[in-house]
Amino acid sequence: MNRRALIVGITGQDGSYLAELLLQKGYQVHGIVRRASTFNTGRIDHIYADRHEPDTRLFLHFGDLSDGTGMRRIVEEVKPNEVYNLGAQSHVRVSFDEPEYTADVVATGTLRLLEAVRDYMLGSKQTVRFYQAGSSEMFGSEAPPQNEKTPFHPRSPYAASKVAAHWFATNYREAYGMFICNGILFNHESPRRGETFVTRKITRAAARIKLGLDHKLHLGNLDAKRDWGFAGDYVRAMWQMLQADQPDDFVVATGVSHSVRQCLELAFQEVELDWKKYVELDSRYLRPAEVDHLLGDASKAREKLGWQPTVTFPELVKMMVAHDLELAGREQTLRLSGQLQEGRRHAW
Ligand code: NAP
Ligand code: F7E
Repeated sequence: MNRRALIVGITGQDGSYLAELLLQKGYQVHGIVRRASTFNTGRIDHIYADRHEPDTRLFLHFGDLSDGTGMRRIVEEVKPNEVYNLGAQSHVRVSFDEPEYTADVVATGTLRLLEAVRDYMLGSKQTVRFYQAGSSEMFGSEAPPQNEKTPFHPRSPYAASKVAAHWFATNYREAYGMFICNGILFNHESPRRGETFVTRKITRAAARIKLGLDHKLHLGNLDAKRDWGFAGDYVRAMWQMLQADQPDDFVVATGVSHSVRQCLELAFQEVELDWKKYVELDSRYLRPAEVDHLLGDASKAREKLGWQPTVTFPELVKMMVAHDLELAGREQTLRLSGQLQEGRRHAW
């Protein structure tokens, strides 16, 4: 097998798990990395090898969804069989602060990438399969359980932009006969989850408070409910969608939801602390419009793709707390030896 995949958003949580999966399956993997003033490849450093080394199958390219010309050049150069569009300003709360940027990257950025792939297909007569990273946030205020037939009612600039991207992708499938799948993925987490999403914010704080590195955790709405699964399971669904005979749209979810409060209980139980002593509410973390309850019905993915989640929410929290305890332990050692100064991070 000599298949080439292009992952936009390879440095993110999902991009890193997907790159691992595709490398295991024998793909040559190309990823798009944003230029930053600091290294932003921490999640993929363990699978990266210098391109001068023999047998390297992972290649990185500088690019950005806001730069259509660059996207086009990368697609032409890589000649991918599969493109996974995971790139996004993916934080819902931040999308209220940066709505234009979010729409440009998430909605128009998807359009730019679709155009680049369409033109490459026209010129080369090659087929490219395209995965679009849709989100349960698109359902917004629609009552649970949500499935592929549930209407969209987005509640944030992020969600509205994902709806636009979803319809751009659907339109390109219908208009140009392209093989495009919209995954509608419910929340999925892991030890690699960004530290400003609520599960990771909680598991990280529980570990740091346990080791005396922090004393308080400030949060917003504790009543929101989400259907949280494990990212490693969800990237498998992305790949399975692109291996099907026909392009289609799929909800990917566990079918079980928990509240933020329940997440707190599970995480702090792991470190044998009472969360109520440490958590304080901060209205800065509330959203101008909230999504109260997301709970997915993934029957279609189960029946048509044979996809199933393998990790329960309590197992996921346990995995994340264990990882964050290890990180906090390392930080504590460095601080005690004077090699690391005390510092705080800006977080949402
Ligand atoms: P993530 O950790 O935030 O990763 C997002 C990726 O997009 C990162 O590689 C990021 O680069 C990149 N990116 C950001 N702005 C970009 C731009 N202007 N041009 C190109 N790339 C850009 O998100 P994730 O959790 O892995 O999620 C992957 C995708 O699935 C996203 O589209 C997200 O919206 C969607 N999604 C996520 C979930 C979930 O629960 N995780 C659920 C449904 C849908 P940097 O590393 O440089 O920031
Ligand atoms: O919030 C509440 C918050 O930021 C979950 C993204 O991957 O999944 C993610 O979006 C809930 C919300 O994820 C804090 O109000 C309370 O109700 O972890 P989150 P999200 O907004 O569901 C979807 C599927 C995506 O597509 C997105 O890309 O937790 N919450 N207090 C808080 N949330 C945060 N971040 N921080 C708090 O302090």
